[in-house]
Amino acid sequence: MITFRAMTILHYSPGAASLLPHWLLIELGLAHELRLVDFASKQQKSADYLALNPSGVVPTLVLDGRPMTEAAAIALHLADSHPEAGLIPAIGDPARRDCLQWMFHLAQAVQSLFRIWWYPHEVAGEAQADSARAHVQPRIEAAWDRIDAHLAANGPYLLGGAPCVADFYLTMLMRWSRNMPRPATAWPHLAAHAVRMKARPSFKALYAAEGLEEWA
Ligand SMILES: N[C@@H](CCC(=O)N[C@@H](CS)C(=O)NCC(=O)O)C(=O)O
Repeated sequence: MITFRAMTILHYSPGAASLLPHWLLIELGLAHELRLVDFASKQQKSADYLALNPSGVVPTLVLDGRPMTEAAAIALHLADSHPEAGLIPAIGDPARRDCLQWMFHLAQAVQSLFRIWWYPHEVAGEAQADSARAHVQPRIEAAWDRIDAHLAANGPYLLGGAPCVADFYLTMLMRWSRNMPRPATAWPHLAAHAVRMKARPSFKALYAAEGLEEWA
C-alpha cells in the first residue's frame, strides 16, 4: 500500500474531468489541497501548468511531489492504493478484469466522445463544429444504450451489487450529459445508478468543495 506523505495537490476546474479524482480523494478520506486552474484566463496552457501537465488539461494530481495526469489513471491508482475501500477488485479476483474493462471503455469510448462534444472544433474546425456535435451526439447515446442494458442485466452497479471506481467515473460522465438533448438520466437504469451514487455523502462534500449546484 502506498502511503501519502507529502501534501497531495489536485489541480482542478469545477465540474471538469478533475471531478473524478476529487470525488475519490473525498470518498477515500485522503487529505488534499485544491488548486483552481482558471480556464477563463487559459491558465491550463500556461508554461507553469504545462510543466505539470503537458496536455494542458485538468486534472493533475501531485502525489509526493510528482505530478500524475489522466483522470482514469489517477482514479485507478487511488483505488489500488486503498484496497481497504473496496473500490477495485484485487489482482487475481476475476471481477478485476471487468473493472479495468469498464475504466478503459469509459475513458476510450465515452469520455473521448465528450471531448468532441465540448471541443468540436478540435476535430472538425470551427466551421464544422455544429456538424461534429451532431455526429457525436448519437454515439454518446449509443454508449448510454449499452451501459443501461448492462446495468439492467447485471446492476445496479457496473460490477453488480457494490460500486467500484468505474461507477464514480460513470457518474461524472453522466453528469456531463445533463444539458444534452437526451441526458443519460433518460435511461432508467442509468438514472437509478445516478440516484444511488449521488446519495453518497462524498458526493455532497464534493459539490460543496467545487461550489456546484446543478445536477445535485
Ligand atoms: N484525457 C484527459 C482529458 C482531460 C480533459 O479533457 N480535461 C478538460 C476538462 S473536462 C480540460 O482540461 N479542458 C481544458 C482545455 O482543453 O483547454 C484526462 O482524462 O485527464
